[in-house]
This record gives sequence, C-alpha cells and structure tokens, in this order.
Amino acid sequence: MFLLMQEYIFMKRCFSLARLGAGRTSPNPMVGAVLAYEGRIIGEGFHRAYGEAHAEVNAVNSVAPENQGLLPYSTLYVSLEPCNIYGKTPPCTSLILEKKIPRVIVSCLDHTPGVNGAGIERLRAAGVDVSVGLLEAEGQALSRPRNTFVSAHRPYVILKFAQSANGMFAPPDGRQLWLSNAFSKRLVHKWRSEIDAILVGGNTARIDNPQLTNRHWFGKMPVRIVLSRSGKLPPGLALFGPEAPTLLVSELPPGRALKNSAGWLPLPFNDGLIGSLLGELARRNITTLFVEGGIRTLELFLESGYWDEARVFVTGTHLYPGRPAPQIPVEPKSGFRLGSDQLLVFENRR
Ligand code: AOF
Ligand code: ZN
Repeated sequence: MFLLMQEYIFMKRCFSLARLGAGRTSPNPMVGAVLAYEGRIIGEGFHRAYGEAHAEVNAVNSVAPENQGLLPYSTLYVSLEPCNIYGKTPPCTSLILEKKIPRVIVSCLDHTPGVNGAGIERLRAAGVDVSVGLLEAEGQALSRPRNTFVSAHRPYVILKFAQSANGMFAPPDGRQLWLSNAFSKRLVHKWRSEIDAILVGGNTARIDNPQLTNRHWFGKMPVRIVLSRSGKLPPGLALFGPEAPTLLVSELPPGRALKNSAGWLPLPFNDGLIGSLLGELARRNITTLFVEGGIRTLELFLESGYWDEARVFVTGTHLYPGRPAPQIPVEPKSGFRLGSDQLLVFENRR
C-alpha cells in the first residue's frame, strides 16, 4: 500500500514536471521523468523544448555525481513510453540500458510510429522490469495532442467559447459582446501560449475584429488562421497585424487581404473542408488547434466530428434575445468555477 502511494506521488511529479514544458515542446509531447532510489528522488527532468534533450536525459543528467552510482539500483518514472528511435536526439531506451537502470514505470504509450510499444519491448527484452499504465488517464491526457497528431495525422482540436447563463452565444445581430470575466480571459491567454494555432471564421474576423494574440500571459503566440470562402477580408483587420503570423484559408484568391506576413492556403469549401484543412495544418507541424468561433465555424467542426475537446465558459450574464450557443453533443467531463464564470470541459471520445 505504502509503495503504491509512493509510485503515485512520483508519477504525479512526472506530470507536474512535464507541464513545465507547455507551449515549447510541439510537435513533441510534454514529458516528465523522475529517478528514485529507495523512495528518495535523486534526479528529475522534463522535455524543455522541441529539439532539446528528452525528459529521461535531463533526469539522468540532474543526478549528482556522487549519486550516479545509484542508477543501477534506481527506478525511472516517466509520463510517456521512452522513445526508441533516432529523431532530433538519440533513443532514450539506449540511455536507460547504458545506465543499467533496472526498473521503469511508464504512464502511457507513445503512439509515434517506431515507438508505440517497441520502446517497452526493447527494454523488457534487455531484462528491464517495465510496468505500464500507472495513472494512465492523466498520462494520456498529457500526451493526447501528440498521439492524435501522429496517429490521425491532424491537430488535436479544442473548441472554445463563452455562453450566457441562458445559453446564448451573441446578441441577434451577431455583434461581439464580452460575456466571460477577467479570470477566464487570463486563462484563455494562458491556453493560447500553450497551443500551436487558433482559428476563427471570416464573419467573426470581420464583425468582432479580434487580435487572437496572447497578451495576458507569458510565452508564445499561436499562429492565427481565418476561414473565408471568398477570401475578401479587409486588410486592416486586427488579425492581419504584425504580432503573429496569420494563415488565410479561402477558396478564391484573396487579393488585397493578403498583406504583410499572412500566408494563403487555398482549399475547396466543400463537405471535406475541415478534414482537408486539418491535414494541411498537420503538414505544417500544427499539433493543437483552438477553434474560437463564431457559431457557424464551431458548428462546422462539431458536424464534421473533428473535435477532441470543448472548453465552454458559462457566464453569470443573461442575454436575451440572443443567438443560441452551439450544442455540444456529450455531457461535460469536468468543470470548475472562476469567480462568476463556470468552465465546462467536454471530451469527444470516439
Ligand atoms: C521521450 N522523452 O521527453 C520526449 C519524447 O525528435 P526527437 O528526438 O525529439 O524524438 C521524437 C520522439 O520522442 C517521438 O517518439 C516523441 O513522441 C518522443 N518524445 N520521448 O522518451 C521525451 N519528448
Ligand atoms: Zn526519448
């Protein structure tokens, strides 16, 4: 019992470490690792940024010189299956074998082709005692964007919007009305620092004129994407500003709208639009996509089935009359309060 508790605590620590890499590891996953000797942590690490050392390498390197001799008697905890391939860095399985670490506890598998269980097999074949599945749901939640990207060849899609206490999205004329509170706004900007791209429809770009930047948190800005069949958007829109790159997706050539650093992605606006768009974004190494509105765009994603998560702020404000918010076809999985707002999180489990 005590041992199990300790294993939980060490794996939880891996998850916390992994999250420190949020926003910098894409298209790699966030990964954390802990090395423990007789119930004491002697090393820990996380994947800090894409192209840099993996969590396991940082954990091994963090062990003090006088403790390096303990590695052949220690347990490695890691939030994701150790990699077994030469990517930007050598395989972590080789490091584990070279350091003679006898026991490895993994939360979930890495679905990357060439890994996907082969990392575990290689370690076991060499006599390492490996167990998989500790706090697996939490480990999978951390790795889901990466695993979706490598197995479905598309970004992990998160729908995000706010609705009034009575389920309205906007006033009848579609004009923007800020519904959620300042805590929610700050949280949304934090999320923006952790994702690769953020998408809105052309009507929202025109009517609300959003910047879609991260202004209230640290870190990076996502790529901005705007969907407009005609491509005829005013070039002065805020999302064409210089703060972050923008990709205009349209069927017809955009002409004047395409100024500054904006790129153009031509796509047929037919029933297959969302599927082909996501494929194109994956080719550009976009592994997580936020869809922020408007109603029609959110519904397009819901109808296509290409959504993984929805984060909906239900605010204290009443709006009447109004345009009803998109309906998420599943029950919320979790929720919590941010002052007068309530955040509901939905998952699309296929
Ligand atoms: C790990 N530990 O901390 C991370 C892993 O191109 P590379 O060298 O970064 O390697 C890509 C592979 O490593 C790929 O399978 C990816 O899912 C995994 N990421 N693996 O053992 C880590 N970040
Ligand atoms: Zn690795």
